[in-house]
Amino acid sequence: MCDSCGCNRQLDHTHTNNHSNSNSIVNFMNDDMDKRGKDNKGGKVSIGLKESLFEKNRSIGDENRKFVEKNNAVMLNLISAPGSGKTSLLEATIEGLGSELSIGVIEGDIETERDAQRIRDKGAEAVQITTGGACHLDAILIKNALYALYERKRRYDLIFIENVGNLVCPSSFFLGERIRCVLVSVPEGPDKPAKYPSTFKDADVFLISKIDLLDLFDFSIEEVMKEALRVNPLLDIMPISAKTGENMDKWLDFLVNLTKSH
Ligand SMILES: Nc1nc2c(ncn2[C@@H]2O[C@H](COP(=O)(O)OP(=O)(O)OP(=O)(O)O)[C@@H](O)[C@H]2O)c(=O)[nH]1
Ligand SMILES: [Mg+2]
Repeated sequence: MCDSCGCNRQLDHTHTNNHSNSNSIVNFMNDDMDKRGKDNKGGKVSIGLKESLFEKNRSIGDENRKFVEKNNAVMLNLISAPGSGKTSLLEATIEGLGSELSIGVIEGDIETERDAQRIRDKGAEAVQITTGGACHLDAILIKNALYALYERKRRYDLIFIENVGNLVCPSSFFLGERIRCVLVSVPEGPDKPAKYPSTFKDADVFLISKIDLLDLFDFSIEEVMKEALRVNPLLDIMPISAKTGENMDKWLDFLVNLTKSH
């Protein structure tokens, strides 16, 4: 329910492509509204609903994380504005690691199965979630997508969630990931960490994408790194190009090491 992240659009869980969900956050939210939406004099009470929504999302996110860990996989959540290069990064990652690691992808988009198809074309398993309008994924959608992914194949080393293209709302929802990655591409400009600090505060990795375009844009890697580290000094920062492959080895090494450290 995007009332919680401010954009006032409703998640429609019936669009989840694994067709298995009726017990959604939206339903939890509606239950809460039924039980708590009015005080005992019939007046409206809204305090606490938002906290309740996030608590429930957090608890299902914790279940997702345990489920993935129990299955010896590592799950990463990719967050960025539309078009920053998330799917291209995943395509290049599958090309680089697909022969040695088992990779599954959960794709989040408002509409279309296109990104999941791009992943399948590279030879990895993919489940597409279409939110039907909502601007982020939540933990119950991921829970259902994980079941669908594991129905197709029993073992994964890496599971990527490509969140809905949006640099704001997805950061409020823990999905069960071990690693959260935020991407900013060179054409977007270096001011994004300063303008969207909460997204960077909660991230583990900052990928500066499309660095093959550096000559064409007024973008300083040093400046964006400084801005990002000011918001979150613990960020692991990797400038990369999925198109030319520049620095992709650092990203791929990082992923391989993750699979060895759990
Ligand atoms: N020059 C250049 N273009 C890139 C790179 N990575 C992606 N692109 C281009 O950027 C556009 C968007 O890439 P996608 O990978 O679809 O971006 P996305 O973040 O998955 O987009 P959404 O799923 O819509 O949010 C495409 O035209 C890609 O070819 C890169 O490293 N360099
Ligand atoms: Mg994409």
